[in-house]
Amino acid sequence: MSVANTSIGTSHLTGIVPATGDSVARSLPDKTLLEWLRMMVLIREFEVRTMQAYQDRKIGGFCHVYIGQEAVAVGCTASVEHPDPIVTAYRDHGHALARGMDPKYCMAEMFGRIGGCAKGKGGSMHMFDRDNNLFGGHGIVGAQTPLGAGLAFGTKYIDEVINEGTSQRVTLCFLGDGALNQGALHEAMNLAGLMKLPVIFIVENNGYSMGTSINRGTTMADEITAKAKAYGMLSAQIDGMDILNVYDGMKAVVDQVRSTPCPAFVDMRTYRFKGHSMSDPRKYRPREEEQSYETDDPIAKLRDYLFSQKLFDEDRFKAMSKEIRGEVRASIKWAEASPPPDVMEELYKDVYVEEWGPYNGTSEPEMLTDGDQRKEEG
Ligand SMILES: Cc1ncc(C[n+]2csc(CCOP(=O)(O)OP(=O)(O)O)c2C)c(N)n1
Ligand SMILES: [Mg+2]
Repeated sequence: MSVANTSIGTSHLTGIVPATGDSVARSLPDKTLLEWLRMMVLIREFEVRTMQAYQDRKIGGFCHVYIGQEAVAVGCTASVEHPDPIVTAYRDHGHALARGMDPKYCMAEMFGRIGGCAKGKGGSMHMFDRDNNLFGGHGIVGAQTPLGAGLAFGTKYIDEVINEGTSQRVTLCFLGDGALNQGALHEAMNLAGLMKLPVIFIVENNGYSMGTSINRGTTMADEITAKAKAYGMLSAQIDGMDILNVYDGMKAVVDQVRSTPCPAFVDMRTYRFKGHSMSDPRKYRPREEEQSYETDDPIAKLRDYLFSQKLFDEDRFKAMSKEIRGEVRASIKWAEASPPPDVMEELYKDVYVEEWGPYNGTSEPEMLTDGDQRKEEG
């Protein structure tokens, strides 16, 4: 397989402590590695059930599953602290679960039910969880990248200016390789570089955007970290199919970004095993390529490592998988039992315009037709 191992310490990378031969991940407590495995299996099972529910027309709209990329969300999330903000694109179920969202809220959101994390108003692409510092779930390619810079600006401002201390937080901003040529990303990276914002732009580089391979649509496709150099950023390329590598690579980057503070850019090499969305016939990539990546399954890799270290065995793995299947089934039951939102009740809630009152069908919204207010404003 062509995915490179973690490589930090390349010529365009300055300031980052180069990865040593010792793996930090391998020295973590057994319990932590087992939790990672459990979370990856949970995401996989959740996504398999999501696909079924979509085919059964229980889920509507766009839906993109994360199968194959589990090591990225789980390993990256493990490399930061819970108060560190996370923002991502539309392939977001894995990030939500890895960040601690209860699967039932995630499933109910996709079912369009009031029990969903966004009251069923957002759907698959809009997983939000304020308590777990997850700021979406965004459907517009690249739209989350200025938000990532903004979140980092926010935490830095609070820590340094309001609290007169030192910057504490690191923001993880995930994006797909398809977002690499969006103007918004380059504006965000420029500002992050100028303002030394503690944000890590993690490109989940699965080699394809909707139906186009990265080599067809992006310059320097084999070395996208070169783009970071233009913005004075640290960068790293990490093998995203192996969670131990993900954690080791990310931990070094996160530590550097937190202590400096400064922005960074990560080329996270990964692969999505399924189509772009539920309706993708995958005609743009050869089956042999898919099969070769499937033999590099991130879940099997960690499971086999744990087996080899005698930290886990086949029976316990089976028991864990069974328990997870039950948990995901319960999330579907819970989602089905949750009613859809009351449209009239919910339509004007959770929107910025709420405080101005509803739109009454005039050509201008109510607040702009209020004569008194206009007078006051002169
Ligand atoms: C601004 C914008 N243009 C086009 C689209 C349609 N679109 C949705 S997903 C996608 C491909 C994105 O690919 P990538 O960023 O690599 O993410 P992946 O699907 O591989 O996770 C496109 C073009 C969109 N949502 N937003
Ligand atoms: Mg992609």
